[in-house]
Amino acid sequence: PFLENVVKHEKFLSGEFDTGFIDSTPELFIFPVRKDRGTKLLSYIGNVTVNGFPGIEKKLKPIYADPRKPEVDLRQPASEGTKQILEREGVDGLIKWVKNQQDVLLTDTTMRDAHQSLLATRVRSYDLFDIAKETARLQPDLFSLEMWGGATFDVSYRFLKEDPWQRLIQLRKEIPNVMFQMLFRGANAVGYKNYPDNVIREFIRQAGHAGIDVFRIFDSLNWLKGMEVAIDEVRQSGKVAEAAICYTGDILNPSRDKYTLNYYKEMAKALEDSGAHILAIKDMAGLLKPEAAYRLISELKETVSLPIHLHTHDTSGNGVFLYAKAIEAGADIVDTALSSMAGLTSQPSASTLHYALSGGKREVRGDVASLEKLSRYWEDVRRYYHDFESGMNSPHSEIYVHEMPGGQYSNLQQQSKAVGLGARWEQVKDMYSRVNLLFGDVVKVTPSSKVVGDMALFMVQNNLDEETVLTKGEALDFPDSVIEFFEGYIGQPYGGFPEDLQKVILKGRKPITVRPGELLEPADFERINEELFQKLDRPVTSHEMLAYALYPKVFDQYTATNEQFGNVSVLDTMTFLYGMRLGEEIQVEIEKGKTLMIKLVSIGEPQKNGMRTMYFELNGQPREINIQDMA
Ligand code: 3PY
Ligand code: ZN
Repeated sequence: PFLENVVKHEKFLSGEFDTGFIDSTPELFIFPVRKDRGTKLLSYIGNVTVNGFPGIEKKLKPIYADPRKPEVDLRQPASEGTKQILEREGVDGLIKWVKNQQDVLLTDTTMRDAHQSLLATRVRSYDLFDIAKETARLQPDLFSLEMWGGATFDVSYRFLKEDPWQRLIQLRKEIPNVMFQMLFRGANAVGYKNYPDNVIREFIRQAGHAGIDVFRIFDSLNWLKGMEVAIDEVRQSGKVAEAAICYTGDILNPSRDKYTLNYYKEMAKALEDSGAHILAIKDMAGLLKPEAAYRLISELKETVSLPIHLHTHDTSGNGVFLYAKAIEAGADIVDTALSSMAGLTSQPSASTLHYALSGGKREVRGDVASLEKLSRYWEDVRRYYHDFESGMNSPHSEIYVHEMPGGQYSNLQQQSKAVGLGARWEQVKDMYSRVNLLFGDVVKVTPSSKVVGDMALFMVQNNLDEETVLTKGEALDFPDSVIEFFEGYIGQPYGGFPEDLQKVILKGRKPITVRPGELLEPADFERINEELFQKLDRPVTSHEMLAYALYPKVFDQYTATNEQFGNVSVLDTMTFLYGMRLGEEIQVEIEKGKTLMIKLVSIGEPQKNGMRTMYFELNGQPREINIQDMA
């Protein structure tokens, strides 16, 4: 390979080299590793063609025309936006700027919560990169783009087999003008349980370096102690700490007297005292009703001097109405999605809100025609992910009863199908609200919502009711997440745990009442590094180390898939999900300027041992790949 590197080098080809050439050209010593990316990708394509993609029904690949992309002159740089304000004036200057706006500002959630809530978080980086440059040029007036965090982090590794850090880094490169926002689950980071403080701090530092500007920090039980470390680290990193109150219950319903207006005001004050730059109201299920929104925001404006950022889900269909009321009461920023990715369990539509407020005292900052252009792209891309849609296609005002977060709806539905309860989905939803009451009416948002969901699935699956759980619970093996919750490992719920149930579930184990982070051993990054080095047989990046610290098993599976199939994120989404049709030809750009032409020629019959031979052409050359048929 050395000789090959030399003779292919441009200086060699042009004849302009001298004896110092080899010394001054270290890239000659970088030899290509022969891992045959082509063969690995063919194995992936063969596999998904024959066996289908996990979690969705196997079917013949649908063929769509390319998505409609807005015509934008990409040679022109994107206009300056909030990212430049932050860089030039710092966090305080940015906050001052927000407060000085007459119009309401938008955070666009299309790249995170919208697809987490509509499409089980399955939108791939491929489709985000494809519209990134246009997004920068068409939406420079946004407050921020929410494009990372929440479930997108683990789903990337777990199901999409791609690196979420790469998503962040690449998007940052292509969208240099708008602040990037992520959802951060406080002491649970982007996971489902509490982590040691040093993991929380290191994650925030790395995410900040890689491009996140605004961290929306919440605790799944509204427990302040679960948020303080994260708020402190974000402030130390010079980023924007947006501390969130999760909204549950109904402040205007006198019979729901656990989470009152006063409860929210006190929490807001405490968050301001803890150093938050912005106060978020995180209405994760869409329970905040319009009149309640008016009341809540008006009172919070009197209580704190922070800008207020409101988040909701449009499940009931009341989203735009409640935003209008909240904006009238003084909300500074609201979360919306592009219209083709809006509505239902997602955020309200940005352009709809635009039209709703036009001509009023406070309008939406930004250009509505641009929103429509980008929305067309997403309308086309959304079809790729059709098999992950929840099937909800009209407003569900039942949300006010079952209180399930928008981001959980389609995910829990997938989970129900996976354990054979697809046909009993109505029962699962009903059980979800019963479990909430059994647990003492808790705030439900990841991971507390997952605990409620796991318990609901467990009870439906085993035909249990509340009475049986309480009286015969000693003999039941409760889901791990439920046990951890009652042990206090995701924090303390407001008003405490119901003690009788806690006893039944813990079976003699003692719960903790302090912050889990005070008890957890700090992660030993050096040891993790060494362990990963042994496994991967190459230097380990700090991003890989963090992913491994958060979910070792998921990361192991991810690297194993990578080893087997190579980097599958380069495949277009339809090929990634459905493989190829007979006779179909595709092009795959495996790196800049390096494209593979792949044609599926034929598929052999299965042998006795279940193996099939797939006949491809790779760049015109015949290639045979053997695939295990799982059917
Ligand atoms: C998440 O934590 O992923 C959420 O979207 C909570 O609403
Ligand atoms: Zn949400």
